[in-house]
Amino acid sequence: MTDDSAILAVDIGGTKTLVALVDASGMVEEATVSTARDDGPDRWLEAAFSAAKPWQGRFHGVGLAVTGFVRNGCWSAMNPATLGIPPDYPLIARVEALTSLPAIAVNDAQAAAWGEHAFGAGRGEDLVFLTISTGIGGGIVLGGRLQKGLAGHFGLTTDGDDGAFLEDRVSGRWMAAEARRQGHEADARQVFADASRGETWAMDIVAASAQRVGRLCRNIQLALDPPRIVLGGGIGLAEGFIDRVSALRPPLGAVPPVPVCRAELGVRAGILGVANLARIAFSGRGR
Ligand code: BMX
Repeated sequence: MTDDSAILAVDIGGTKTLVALVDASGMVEEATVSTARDDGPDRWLEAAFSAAKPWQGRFHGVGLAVTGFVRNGCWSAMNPATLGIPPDYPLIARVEALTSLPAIAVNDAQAAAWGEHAFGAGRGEDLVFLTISTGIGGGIVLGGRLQKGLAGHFGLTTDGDDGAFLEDRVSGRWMAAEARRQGHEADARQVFADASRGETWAMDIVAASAQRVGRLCRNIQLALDPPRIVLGGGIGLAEGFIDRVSALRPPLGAVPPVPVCRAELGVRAGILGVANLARIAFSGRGR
């Protein structure tokens, strides 16, 4: 496969699916479809490939960035509340059968971490990436290498005695549920809007979420001591959220806190990351 061969990159998240044609110059075509939660993987793939139909014959391999866990080409959910993937769905085999092309698959936040490392806020350096959206995803680049497998599943860490997943007490889903519990019909976007208008109940929900992410950043610094933590996702990039995280993060004695900075590639981080990982996998040469 030559360097300029285009890759079909597919990013299946808990809420939406991005599909793009990516060559060595970057994204050439793109489309977004919703991830209909009750449809299941066959229909999610169908929706992605029908969006890519106009680009047929223009790509030579497929890179999949998916919410959930990928092992030996099979796909499973770690937290079905984020997306109900059946255990060990044969993702690579299914995609290679559908396209007759080589395919790779990695976790969506790991792909985004690689994208931000190679083309975004990472500037080619090591980083820990966090995406706060439907869940909390994460990716770790250390020593210039992307850590794969379960590495980065910070959303599944437990933050309290009740064993609740951290993401079920931080993410957009939690914010909407907490607003409803307090008698307000508001999704996460609305909670941020009400918070910026000075509504105390909404400001408290944003602060609670930001404080828990602040604690996570402190724990990541203690565990991995990366040069920077890059924050992305619909919640992570929401107005004022990063400032709240930095303000509410517990100190680490005399050690300065690792900088928390904004992701630069937005929703495209996973697509650009997995396209580059696919290029490396299929041609042994990347970037
Ligand atoms: C969950 C887990 C992660 C994923 C993260 C963010 C599932 C289905 N997903 O922790 O693999 O990276 O959510 O997912 O178990 P997103 O859909 O919010 O991008």
